[in-house]
Amino acid sequence: MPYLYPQIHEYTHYFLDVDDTHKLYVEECGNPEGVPIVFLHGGPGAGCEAYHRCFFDPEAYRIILFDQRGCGRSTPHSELNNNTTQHLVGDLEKIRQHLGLQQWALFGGSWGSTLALAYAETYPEYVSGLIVRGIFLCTPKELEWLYQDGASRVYPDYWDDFLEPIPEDERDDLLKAYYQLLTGEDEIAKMRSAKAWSTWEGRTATLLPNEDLMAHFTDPHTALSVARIETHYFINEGFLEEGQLLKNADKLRGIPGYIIQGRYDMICPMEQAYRLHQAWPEANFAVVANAGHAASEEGIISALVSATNSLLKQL
Ligand code: STX
Repeated sequence: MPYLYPQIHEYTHYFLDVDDTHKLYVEECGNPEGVPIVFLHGGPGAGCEAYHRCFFDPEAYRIILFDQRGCGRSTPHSELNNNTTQHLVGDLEKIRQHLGLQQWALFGGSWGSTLALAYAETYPEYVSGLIVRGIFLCTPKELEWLYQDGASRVYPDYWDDFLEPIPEDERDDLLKAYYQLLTGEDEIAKMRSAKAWSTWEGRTATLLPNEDLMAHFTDPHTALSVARIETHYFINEGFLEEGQLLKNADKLRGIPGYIIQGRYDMICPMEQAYRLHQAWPEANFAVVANAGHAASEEGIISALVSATNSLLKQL
């Protein structure tokens, strides 16, 4: 059973000016002469973590990680201006061109899968391979499930804590109510709601409770960017047309692909992964029988590392 590769350090990192407002933190790890692969983190707004480097054989891959607009080490922190899916797809192109690559592989889970699909369907010619996990298509149905009525029934106790910052008469549209607090003037209410938002997401991410994950996501820096950037994207339905990512899945046809999904994913229920595989039947589809959503769960790690190793043989 494959495990994560050992922890490594980046061999270079830098900041890329992508417009007048935003600077992105980019790092490269592994083998500078290796097969290029870019890691797309979740949220949006969650940023990269050290273990994200470890899904890839460092002797074989040139591993590119970056913090998307407004999060992690990118600046300005939590900035919502000029921050849309189209901007992030454009940033990937800026990074690819900066690196002088003809093609690269994409690896993304959750929101990272959304972004990977949006990029690959726009620029399939630049994509040598695609590994996506915990499939999130950012549709109104998925957002309703996670933030209004759905996962609430699996976790009624955690749900009460999620409701807590929102006045009772605003609970018919929680996404909007959270967005207002997170973009309002009251700094205390902003941080309190950011923590409640990311606590809900962290608690629902794993099959079994995970203290390390909770500590990371409720840290004020991460909580604020996750909550502000997610609500901004989600009130805009990911800046996508409804059904766009499935409708354009024919663009993925020639790309070596891997879809990995935890059976008990409560953040991104398996339905979307199943639909994606129907629309892109050439992709390998692995359902992990004993996992939820997070990339850090044992069975998911194993499936992801198998996928990065298999992809090497296909390229
Ligand atoms: N957010 C989807 C997403 O990308 C709705 C995501 N969900 N949980 C996570 O990411 C963490 C496991 C990183 C908290």
